[in-house]
Amino acid sequence: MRKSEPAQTGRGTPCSQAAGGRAREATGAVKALVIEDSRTSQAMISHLLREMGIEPVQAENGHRGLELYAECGPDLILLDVVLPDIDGFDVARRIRAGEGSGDWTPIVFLTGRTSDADLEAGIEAGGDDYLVKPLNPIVFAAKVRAMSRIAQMRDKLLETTHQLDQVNRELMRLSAMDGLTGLANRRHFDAMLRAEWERCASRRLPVSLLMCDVDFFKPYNDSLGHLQGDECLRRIGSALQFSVRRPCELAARYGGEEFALLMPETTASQAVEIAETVRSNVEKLQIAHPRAPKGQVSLSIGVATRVPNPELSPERLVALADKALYLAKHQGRDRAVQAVGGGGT
Ligand code: GH3
Ligand code: MG
Ligand code: MG
Ligand code: MG
Repeated sequence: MRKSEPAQTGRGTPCSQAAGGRAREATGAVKALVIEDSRTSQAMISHLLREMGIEPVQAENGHRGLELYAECGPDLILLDVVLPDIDGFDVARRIRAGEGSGDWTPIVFLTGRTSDADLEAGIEAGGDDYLVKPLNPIVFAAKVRAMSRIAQMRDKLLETTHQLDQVNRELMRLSAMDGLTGLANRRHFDAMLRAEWERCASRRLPVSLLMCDVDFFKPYNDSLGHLQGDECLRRIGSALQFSVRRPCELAARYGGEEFALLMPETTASQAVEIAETVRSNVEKLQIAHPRAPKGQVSLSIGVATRVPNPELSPERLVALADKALYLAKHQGRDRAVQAVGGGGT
């Protein structure tokens, strides 16, 4: 949005020259666009603005005014009602129609007409205030100052909103992440599993899940200390992340020294192949383990694959992979075992 990008203030050729340093110093970067066909009025308004330290950008008709508005994004528009091409009300309506949400530029009408109906029509068209010609310099200066103040508050509000958005995005990211390994956390995994399960259900595609558990991790911690245990988990986490190739796949820390790899659109045989690669990648890390039979850290993996159907829940897939993991442990660890039962090849 034009207004929420403070770095861009002053972009656009006519305005970046017109709203120069003096205006910035005196009024905090107020840019005023004056759309007025009468040379006398234009000269008077420009003079009054310059006295306030604001260098005006001038347009002599409605179309030129709209062009300059788009080019330089003014903070304030002083708009004559009677113009040679389109009238001021129409200019205001077009400006309002083009504004995005949160985007708003104060428009003050300048007119010789003073009836209540004219005032009502101006506000209806999108104007914010009315100045009656011939201008009273004191009233003019007061209204310009008031409008500039509102515009600056609007800018500040947009900036704060923008910062809040960024903080929220970062919070969202952090709330989905495991602090130790940087992988997805359990919460995010559960949500992704449910979402992918639904997606694959509608397309009759298999979902594979790899449940991975570090072997003999308690003795690893006991002999080398918790900090080194943490470092070991981080390295294993990176090895798992390395296996993730498509946006729909997810490597997560399921809890403690257990990890999960969610592999949608992956058949049972593909999943077993991936599991063997993951196991072997952990082996290649060659993390010394003084109390493991093979002298280094290893991973056991349970693999389950199912095509979702109304009788199956994603929790059932987790239970199947868990059961296969239990078998991998019992069969000697450092291996991948596939869950028994069909579906999803
Ligand atoms: P198995 O081969 O059967 O899996 O045995 P194990 O020793 O790996 O399993 P067990 O469940 O007995 O021990 C898991 C250990 O993981 C115990 C716990 O202290 C450790 N652990 C869990 N979370 C963390 C962590 O965040 N950091 C560290 N350093 N250790 C952790
Ligand atoms: Mg006029
Ligand atoms: Mg465990
Ligand atoms: Mg373990």
